[in-house]
Amino acid sequence: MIFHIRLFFIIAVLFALPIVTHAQTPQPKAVETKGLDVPATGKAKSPNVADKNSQREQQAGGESTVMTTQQGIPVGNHQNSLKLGTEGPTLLEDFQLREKIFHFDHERIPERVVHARGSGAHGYYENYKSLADITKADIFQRAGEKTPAFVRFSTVAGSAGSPDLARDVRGFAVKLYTQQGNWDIVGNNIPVFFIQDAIKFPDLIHAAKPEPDSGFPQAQTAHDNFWDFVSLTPESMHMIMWAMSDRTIPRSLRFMEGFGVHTFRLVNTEGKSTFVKFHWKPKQGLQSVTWSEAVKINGADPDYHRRDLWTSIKAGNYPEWELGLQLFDEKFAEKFGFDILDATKLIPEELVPIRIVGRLVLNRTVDNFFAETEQVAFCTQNIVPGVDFTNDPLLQGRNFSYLDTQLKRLGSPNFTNIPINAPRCPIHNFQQDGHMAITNPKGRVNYEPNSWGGGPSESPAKGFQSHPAHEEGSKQRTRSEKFADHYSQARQFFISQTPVEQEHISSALVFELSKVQRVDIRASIVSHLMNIDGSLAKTVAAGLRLLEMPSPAKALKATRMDIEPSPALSIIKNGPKNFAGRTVGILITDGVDVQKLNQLVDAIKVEKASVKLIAPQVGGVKGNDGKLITADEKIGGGPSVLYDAVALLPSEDGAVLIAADPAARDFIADALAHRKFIAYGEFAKELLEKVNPNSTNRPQLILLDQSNSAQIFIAKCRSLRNWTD
Ligand code: HDE
Repeated sequence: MIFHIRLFFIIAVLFALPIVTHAQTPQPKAVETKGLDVPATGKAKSPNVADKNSQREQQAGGESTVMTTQQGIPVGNHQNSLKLGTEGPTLLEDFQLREKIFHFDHERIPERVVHARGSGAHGYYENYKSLADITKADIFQRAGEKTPAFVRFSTVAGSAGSPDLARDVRGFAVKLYTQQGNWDIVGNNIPVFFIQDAIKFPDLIHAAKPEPDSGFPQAQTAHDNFWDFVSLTPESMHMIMWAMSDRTIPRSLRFMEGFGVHTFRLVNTEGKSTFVKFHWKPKQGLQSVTWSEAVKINGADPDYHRRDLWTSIKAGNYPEWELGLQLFDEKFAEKFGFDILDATKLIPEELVPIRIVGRLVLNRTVDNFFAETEQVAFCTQNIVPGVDFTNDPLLQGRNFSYLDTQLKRLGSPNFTNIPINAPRCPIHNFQQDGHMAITNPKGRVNYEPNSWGGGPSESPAKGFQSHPAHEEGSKQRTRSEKFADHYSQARQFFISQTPVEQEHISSALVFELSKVQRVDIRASIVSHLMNIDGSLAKTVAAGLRLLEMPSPAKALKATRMDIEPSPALSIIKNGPKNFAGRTVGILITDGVDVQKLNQLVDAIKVEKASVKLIAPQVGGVKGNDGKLITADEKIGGGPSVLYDAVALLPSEDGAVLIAADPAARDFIADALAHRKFIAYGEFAKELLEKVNPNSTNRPQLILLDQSNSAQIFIAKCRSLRNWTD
């Protein structure tokens, strides 16, 4: 009898590695052995510096776990390479040095060609109730069942080290470790895409990425090549409206929606197929920053989103999204004004309501960024029985690309052996060997069918069966007539926004096109905008100071003017219900009124929001009770753009002192300009007036002079900004 042991290997890799010893496995590079001053085992000691000639004689204390090479050989001296005499050449014989430098030289793997900059977290999907009538997917069968999940958020255009607040689409890729294999929903925070056919993807990405001769700009679409491509690709206009909206500068990864984008199928046990679009709705509500904030955040904290996700989860403030399904059938698909297979179109929620079926909770940060966030490999073709593809030409192309790119990036077809990619259900097959194979089967048989007995074989009943959609036609390189309307939904998006959001779209277009050097490209974009909304086109043309208004771009299909606005498309109309998960930055100085500070902090905590104290020095301030209060940031290191609302609680002397500090004045001026709510104590009044005369009359300012002022401030903060003033 031959047993396939792959499952046991996977379990061992997933659960046992952290507790087995070095001698038993090649894998565990125990953290505790890596740094002399990292007390991971509680045993490590600071280096013992010998009295004489410390450069040469520095040695670890005697109590730490003994460091070894990758081969397990105990290391005797980790400070010096092996030399001939004290000042002679280094010896080739030094296997310790060679192994260490060799490994270091090979630490990098190719970054993702797109979505290189990412942040990941673990969690689970919890199914609310059985969806057996719609799909046989195991994950949806039982109410209350939790399925482990890993999510990687990303930007698209920038390199792995680019700043988080680049204006860009965000990837929202979810890996669900279901009992019937891994299901990946590799989506974005925008429900549509730039192009209709996969064959245009390399062009789109080449145009968006840094220009090939100069190598800049990094993580920016604000350059000639991108807008040149877009101006010649009218199908991208709907996505352009989204990309120029505040959707591409989210305040937090926790405060954005996710979308599967394509139409997929759900298939039930009777083989009945229902079309579906996947939505992730953040329970925290939607929120974005302004462009002026984004530009400053990128300098003040380029890891703003990554840090926010990490610290929220570490603080037990777990972000949640509800999974929503838009379900529809062939009949709807036929009468819908656009093609459901066209990824540049969405189906308005008002036409097909979203059915909420479960929730995704992220409750664990990664242990190791490289092992998990970097090595995770999503594939659109990872689907499970009960889910199926449609003929969306973009999806069909993606199904080829993801597996292909993983081989390049991870270097071996065995990337599914890496714990983050390994399914959590049994795996049985005869695939074998290849680079880094760690789960090869034991025994003689490695083929099917065989007459030795044992080994896996197919199961028509339990196995994946493609939905037998009937297809026919001649081979041709064309697009369906039904893909030809490029402007109507772009218009619908624009007219669904509040006036503030519309103003942000036109400003973003003016900003981006102002970085484009060729005037004809700027004009060409305006010609497309004329097919979307006349006033938008005029505002952008004026913002660019175009000398002549171009004629509208030639449209394959005229824009439909009858489409109603869809309120679901606005961020401001879908903000949070409360201020939970947000942060208030409180500026304090020596002599701060401790009672007032405590009242404010209490009110913020009751709302489940958090506090950052900003002071002239990070060491902190002495309150009016003489006690030291430590700060989180120095004023210049904690600009107000990092916070959702701010408070100013200087003492009388402190206010005079910080009035002379440009960083403190910027802190206040920015908070005012970004329409944040500002709570202030009596001594901040003069400071505020100095920075901006008459500012204390603005409704966004709340004087903390009553016992309930802090509560009034927090109640105002729930609307995030004072857009009306
Ligand atoms: Fe991707 N995309 N994509 N994409 N995509 C990749 O796969 C590709 C598209 C998306 O966090 C790559 O592992 C093609 C749409 C996300 O690891 C690559 C086309 C949507 C991520 C690839 C598209 C996405 C990727 C690069 C046009 C939203 C990051 C590295 C047909 C629904 C996943 C990798 C992660 C990553 C190809 C279009 C989302 C090259 C050919 C539409 C979230 O395979």
